[in-house]
Order: sequence, then C-alpha cells, then structure tokens
Amino acid sequence: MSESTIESGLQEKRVFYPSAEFSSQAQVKSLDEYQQLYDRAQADPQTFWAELAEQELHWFQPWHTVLDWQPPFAQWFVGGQTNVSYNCLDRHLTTWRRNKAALIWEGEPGDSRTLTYAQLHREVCQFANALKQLGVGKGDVVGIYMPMIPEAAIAMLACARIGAPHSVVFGGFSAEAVRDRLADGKAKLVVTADGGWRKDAIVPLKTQVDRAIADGAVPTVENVLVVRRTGQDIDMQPGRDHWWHDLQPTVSADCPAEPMDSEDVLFVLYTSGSTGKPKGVVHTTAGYNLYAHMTTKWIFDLQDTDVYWCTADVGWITGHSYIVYGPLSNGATSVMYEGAPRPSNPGCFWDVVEKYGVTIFYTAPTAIRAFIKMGSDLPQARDLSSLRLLGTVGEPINPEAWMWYHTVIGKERCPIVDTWWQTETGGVMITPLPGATPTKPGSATRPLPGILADVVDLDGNSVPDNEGGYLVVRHPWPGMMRTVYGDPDRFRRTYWEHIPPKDGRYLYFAGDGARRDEDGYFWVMGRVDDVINVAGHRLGTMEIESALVSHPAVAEAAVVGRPDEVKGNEIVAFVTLESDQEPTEELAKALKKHVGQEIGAIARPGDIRFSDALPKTRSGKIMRRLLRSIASGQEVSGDTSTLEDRSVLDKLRGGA
Ligand code: 7RM
Repeated sequence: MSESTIESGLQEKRVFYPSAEFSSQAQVKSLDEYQQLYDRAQADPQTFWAELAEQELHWFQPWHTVLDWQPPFAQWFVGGQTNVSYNCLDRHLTTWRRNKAALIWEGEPGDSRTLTYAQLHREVCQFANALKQLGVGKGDVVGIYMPMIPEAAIAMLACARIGAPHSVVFGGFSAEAVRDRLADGKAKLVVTADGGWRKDAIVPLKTQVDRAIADGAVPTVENVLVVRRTGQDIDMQPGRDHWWHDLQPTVSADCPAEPMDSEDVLFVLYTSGSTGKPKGVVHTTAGYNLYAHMTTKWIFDLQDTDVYWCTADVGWITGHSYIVYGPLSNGATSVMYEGAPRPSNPGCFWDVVEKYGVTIFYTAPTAIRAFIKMGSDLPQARDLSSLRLLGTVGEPINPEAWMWYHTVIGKERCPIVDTWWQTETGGVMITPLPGATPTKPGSATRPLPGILADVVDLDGNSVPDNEGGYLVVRHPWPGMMRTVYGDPDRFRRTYWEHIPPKDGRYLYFAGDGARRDEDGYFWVMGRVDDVINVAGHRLGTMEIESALVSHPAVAEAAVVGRPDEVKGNEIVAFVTLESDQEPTEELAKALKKHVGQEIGAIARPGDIRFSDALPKTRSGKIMRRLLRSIASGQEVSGDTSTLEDRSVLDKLRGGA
C-alpha cells in the first residue's frame, strides 16, 4: 500500500491505496469499476438487484415482482421461492466444494472441529428433523441461546431449512433478557447447551433457560433441545428437555429444504433502541440472503483459497450475516472461535490466525484498542503472513487504532475495510471495496452499489459537504429489515417518521450522526439517540435505567455514556436512592451486579454516582446532555435555563 496526502481541510488527511497486486485479482478492481456499478444500481435499482438475484441464488420458483414498495414496507422478489439453507449448503454439494471446509471451529479450552460442506449439510438435516420431531413446523419461532459452537450455526441453518424463524439470543444475556425475548417472539422451542466457555469460566446456559421459562413465564415454549458442551450436571425436565446427542442417532439425515416464499421470515433479532424494550428486528428470506451474499463477496473479496474469520458472536447480526449466512452462501471457509482475548490468554486471536492461516480477519475497534494496550509483541511473536485483508465493524474506529491495525497486523500490506451497518440493515451499507477504494483512517468511505446513503437535516434536505447531519438511506435495499416483530407501527415511527415523509418520499433514519467530505466519504460520528455503544455492543439507556429502578433501593436513575479509551464508551449511572437508603460503596457494587443480572454483563455500569436529585427540565425531562458533561468531567456548557432546580447541578458536580 502506498500513502499520500490530499488537501482536504480535515484533520485526517492520510489516504491509502490498495496495492496493484491486490486490485488486479480483486472482485472489484478499481474505483472506476465501483463507480460504474454504483451508477448502474442508482439508475435502475430493480434491474441491478434482479440480475444479481438470478445469478447468485438458487430459486425453486422465479419471482414476478422485484420490489413492491408501500412505504415504509418493502417486499423483494415477490412470488419467488428459495431456501437460505439450500443456498448455503445443498448447492455446493454438487461442486468441488462438497469436501471443502465450511466451518472451522476453534473451541475452548483447546478443542477444535472442522466440518466440510457435506458434513455440515448432514448435521443440519439431522437437526432439522429433530426440530420437526419436537413439533416445530414452518412459521414456528425457535429461540437459540448458545455458546460459540458449530451447533449454533447448525441450529440456525436447520431452522432456515424447515422455515422456522430463529430468534438468537446472545449467550451473554441474562435469564431475564432471555425471558423477554422468548416471550415477545412466542418461541415454541429453545435450543441451548449445558454450558458455554466465556473467559475461563462456564456460563450455565441451560440453567438460565430454566429460569427464563420457569413458572409459565413463556407459555409457548414446549420443548428445550440441549447440546452437550461443557459436561457439567444440569437438570433435565422429562418430557420438556431433550439431549441433542440422544436424538441425533434416531433421526434421518434426509431433509429436503422447504421452498420458502421470498418474504417468509428468516429470523428475528432483538436490538436496543432509544425507547422501551428491545425491538425484534425482522429479516426475511430472499432479500436478506441476496444482500448477505453480495456484500460478503464484494467486501471480503472472497477467493476459493481464503480462510475467513469474523470474530463476532453469532448472537449479534454480525455473526448472522458474516459468520453464517454470507460466507456459507458463497461457499467460503468460515472460522468460528469460542474464546475471547483475556488476561490469561491475550494472544489467542493471533494464535488462531497462525494455526489456520487466516487470510481475512474481521473484528471490532474495541478489540483493536485492547490489543494496542496489551502491546505489539503479542502479534509480532506470531506468523501473521497469511493475512491479506482486514475489516472492522461495530463502532467508529479512531485513526490511531486504524494505523496500528494497518501497521502491526496488516504490515502495511492489507487493505482495511471499515464497515458501517446495523442490525436493521441486514448487511454492510457503507464500506471501502478492498481492491477499489482508497481508504482514509476513520472513514467508512462510500456506500455500496444500490445504497443511496445521504447526510441530511431534520427536514430531510442534504447538508453541504463537511457539515454534520443525520445518516439516512433514500431507497429500499434487499437486506433492509421488514418490520418490528409484532409492532409495525413502531417500525414506522422509529425509522421512517423521525424525518417526516414528504410527497411520498420516505427516508430510512439510521440513528447515527455523520458528515460527508468533499470526496463523498462518510465519517460516522455515533448515535444521536439514547443508545450507547459500549465495546461495539448496542445498549439502550432506558433498558439500563429500568434495570436500576427495579432494585428496591433505587428511586430514580439516569444513564449516560462517557468516552472510554478502549470500549469507546463506558456507562455512567446517576442514581437517586429511596429515603431510607445510604449511598455506600457496597450498594454501588450491588447495583452494578443487579444490572448484570437483569440484562447481562455487557450492560453493567462502569460508574454509579449517587445524587439527591437529577437535573430536570420544568416539564420533568431528565437533562441527559448535562449529565453527559458531568460524567466526562467537562464544563457544563450550553443552555441550562430550562433547568428546574439549578442547585442540583452544583451538587452533582461537587459530589462527582
Ligand atoms: C453491525 C452492528 C449498529 C450501530 C450503528 C453505529 C455503530 C457500526 C460502525 C458504526 C461507525 C462503523 N450492528 N456502528 N459499525 N459506527 N463506524 N463502521 O454493529 O445494530 O449492533 O449496531 O453501531 O452507531 O448505528 S448494531
């Protein structure tokens, strides 16, 4: 890669070009080629996507309408029938890929397993038959609460095969969070494991499921299918709970993929918003499949010999689209890792790269910043020469972290793709194409072909270059979410009416602030709503506040983010106590623990600040802006005239 400087008037002026060697073999070989694709897609999006759908997916039946757009509700490839599990497995079996590694699994502690496409297909068929035997049919929602083991992907693909929408719940969420999600989705069956490894400890997943569904809390759940992973003793309720290893030998490995309508639900995945409980983001079959497939192919520039590794958990959208569906639909080899960097094994990521000769590596900026802290000798002591392409996702990457990634991991040789997207978008929206797009550290660069991204004001008008605004998308795309599960009104309000529609023109509102520079490059600034991004995980302030208030000692709580060097943001909770309570260290500890139990460890506040009162407007709204300044130790600036009781501010500052 060569480095040069352009005059941009911005702080970040460095530009990095893909090497001629990389570009010459890439899927998209130049900026010109990207621009042609982009222009073609913009001129006629329907023909653009229809051609790709025909070339890249298998169809049981062709569609009659490419896009039916009744804003804000979209239907893609209407009338067509396909199956995501077929596209990810069966169609590779008649090619040389039959015996290619589909999944390479590296487990903790030291276990490993490789499944070829033929082997994965067989297990998915068996799992699908087991689900059927337990009464799961087309349209029944299946909860999946699993560690990072092959059976998590197998369960997802088995659901897709028989048309049962899955609802994966991240294995780090608590029993309470599992209960809410299973209840909202009306899950009929839950797939889980006896336990899972998380940073040297066993997480008792099955026990959490027992707690989540105890006392008829989720009356729709009829059966629990349990995979043995850690081997510890667990309770098995006769009639309800079933071991996968007991069922597997009894079921047939023959299970044809069910032809699914393009718009049948593939999965529901819960994500945090600014208000209320997490929303069930709904993705459907054909559009999602095509979008995950195309974006994986373009962005990761997949070649037959690649060993591709995305370090996310399958409990997040990144795991859905870029560990399971995107890579497998393309017939790639996808690495799945159960572990996580931790003090007892800080070099584990680099060991995995070396062991399997990983060529494409996709991780989060928070991980990169943690590695910087651990020192460069760890990666330098491993052979990372197999790497040819690096990616980041989940949060903005600061230029320093980008440069470290580029030099220490990529040895100044590997392009970096900084991919901006969301649970709602199904796949990546704004990103460099590694063989085509010059990169600038900290910018996700340009939108993919077919994605009409813009930066606008609250009236929906584009703002001038280099001015801040709201990130929006102006045209539907195949991977877009279709609705909020069970709440189409919330879908409309949250994403399409924040910027009021005008003359039938609807804009998708992403909830992020951004700026576009004079080269058309996007710089995503972060959330503009009450969502806090902690270590690449998305958390709603409301959820954490509700968890705090559910503790008997707490009267009121307000939660804000404070910039953190490694995690991007850290949660600071301002808490007022019931009158009979004393603000002590122990209570602060107990409250952090309580949030961990209510939601999961990722939501634990880093800091609890007790206060007699919270700053409120005269209409009773908590002034989070002020709390944010106080939390980060900044001067409180801007207008405080609406503050009801000004002495509250001084007390908060004094007490902090
Ligand atoms: C994939 C994922 C979505 C939110 C999104 C942003 C932030 C994600 C980037 C980013 C800057 C990026 N889904 N975000 N990627 N910000 N640059 N490359 O993370 O639904 O969990 O979160 O994450 O704020 O709105 S998510």
